[in-house]
Amino acid sequence: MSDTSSHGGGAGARPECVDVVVVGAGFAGLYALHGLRERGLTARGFEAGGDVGGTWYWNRYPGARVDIESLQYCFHFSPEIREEWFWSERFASQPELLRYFNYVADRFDLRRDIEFNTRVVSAVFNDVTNLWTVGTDKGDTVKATYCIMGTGLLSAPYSPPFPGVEDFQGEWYHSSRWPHEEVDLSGKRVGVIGTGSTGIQIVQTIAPEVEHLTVFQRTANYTTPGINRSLSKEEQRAFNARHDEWLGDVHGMFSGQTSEFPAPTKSALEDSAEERWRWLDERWVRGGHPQTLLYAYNDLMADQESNDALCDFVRAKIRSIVDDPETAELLCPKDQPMGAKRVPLEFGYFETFNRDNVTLVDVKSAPIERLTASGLRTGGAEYELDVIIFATGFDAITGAMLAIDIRREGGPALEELWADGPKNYLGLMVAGLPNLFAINGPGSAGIKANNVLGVEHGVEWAMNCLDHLVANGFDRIEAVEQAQEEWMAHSNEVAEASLVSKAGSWYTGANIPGKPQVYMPYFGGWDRYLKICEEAVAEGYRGFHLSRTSGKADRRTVAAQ
Ligand code: N01
Repeated sequence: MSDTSSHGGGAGARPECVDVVVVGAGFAGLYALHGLRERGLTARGFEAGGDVGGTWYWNRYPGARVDIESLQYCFHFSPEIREEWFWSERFASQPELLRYFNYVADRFDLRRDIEFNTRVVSAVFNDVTNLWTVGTDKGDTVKATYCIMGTGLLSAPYSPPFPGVEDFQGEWYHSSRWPHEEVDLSGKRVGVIGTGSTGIQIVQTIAPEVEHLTVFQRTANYTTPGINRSLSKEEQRAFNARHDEWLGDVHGMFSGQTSEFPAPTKSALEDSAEERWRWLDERWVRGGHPQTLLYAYNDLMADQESNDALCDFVRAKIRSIVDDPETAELLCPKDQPMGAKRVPLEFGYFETFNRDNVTLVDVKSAPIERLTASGLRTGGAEYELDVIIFATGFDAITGAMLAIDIRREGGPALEELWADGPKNYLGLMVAGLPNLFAINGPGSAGIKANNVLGVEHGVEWAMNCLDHLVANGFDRIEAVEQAQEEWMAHSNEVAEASLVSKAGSWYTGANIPGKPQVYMPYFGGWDRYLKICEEAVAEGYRGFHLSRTSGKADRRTVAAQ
């Protein structure tokens, strides 16, 4: 499966040395390029995909849709964008999101700085020149004083190494490398492996189209109902009218997202069982991002008994929807707190299992053994299939950065620095790798709040930092080892104190065999995270070492050499 659609990017000779290299052309890459251009800094962007969009460029499988409300899951930095762009639905579909990316790229003329179909494979920092040498899969190199890694959380797809893939005579696809041309599934026997957010979206979308759908489920998932609807222009204008107030509210919230319900002030255990049902049901029927339910009470992610009550509620809902009691039981998650794994948003997923052409197969009790010429074999049976869809997730959060050979010349590679799990300071910089900003990387809080807000925060932090370096005659910033250790200890402590770390998932690395297991996002709260990052800056970049290396502190001078 290859990527067939592509955009040429900008034309003309490219500078061999720039102020900043930006990796990725998703939310992070585009915003970074825009910010750099506003500052008059030179930049080159690289993107492995054929066009802008990042995760929304790659994940074009049937039913792909955002699970944070469109009005919140978009750029907030630009009043122009907000005024000009209108979302058609409460939860935008992938094609609409891709149109949004194209609009933003055109609006700010960003493509001219980006080389598409170009994967960055190495980035090596030289202490003497104070420059990164960035290498691509085309054999080109470019030098830059700074690197901004907008490589994405969920951009390195994972396919379990099932034996027999090469024997299978039908078609198979990974959800995150879905072809650009239409895939006709009508009249076909289709198998979907995986029931995370992706598998759920695919299953509920393709079931009416295919002859038969077999869903291979290893772990059942807690979900919440999406309840999508169209958005009117009036509604969006009203949102825009109080946008800054909204942003202020969000930045003061643990969850980093607002819903129509106020932030919770009581424990789930303060209500009687009947009151609790009514309280949760009020949120369930309105739908919305899973956080609407996860933050219905203030202790659902902290207290096992409270979380159990929420889990009972969701299981009762599943049993009330699914007709066949055996199937319903299999679809009821039982071995994890709700919210420890990322909770998918569903749009009629459970109803799908009431269709005659859909079968659920438990591959926990009878694991998938291999693909065969005509389908797939589990410990229990053989399934004849024309198409197999791998919705098996990602080497998340660290996979894309670790795929690049990042190192300081003569020093250990990032892979060695992260041998026991990712380490960094404030989710922004890694000790030992100067002038390299990771946007929404491990240790940042956007992953558990709203990724776009996480990206905007990371990019703005980096831009303000560059301004500060220039204004003060510095040209190097590096996280201090001790500060990194303290941050990691704090980050681990807040994860351990909650229920989020109590299940293996892509948050912890448990979905990839052999990957070190650490709870990777910061779970101390979006509000607290922003405050900690701000305080570090206010205290003269506490925990960072700033220096002037060459007497050529103006990056434009360095870049011109
Ligand atoms: O990946 P996942 P995803 N045999 O890792 C199963 C975002 N996203 O692509 O749970 C059998 O969640 C695995 O089983 P188990 C969102 O943040 C957002 O679905 O490990 N099964 C699991 O069921 C999301 O959380 C949207 O037991 C195997 C599935 O594959 C993140 O992306 C939409 C297996 C992988 O689930 C990742 O979601 C889509 C094996 N050997 C995604 N190996 C929005 O709505 C793995 N599995 C915005």
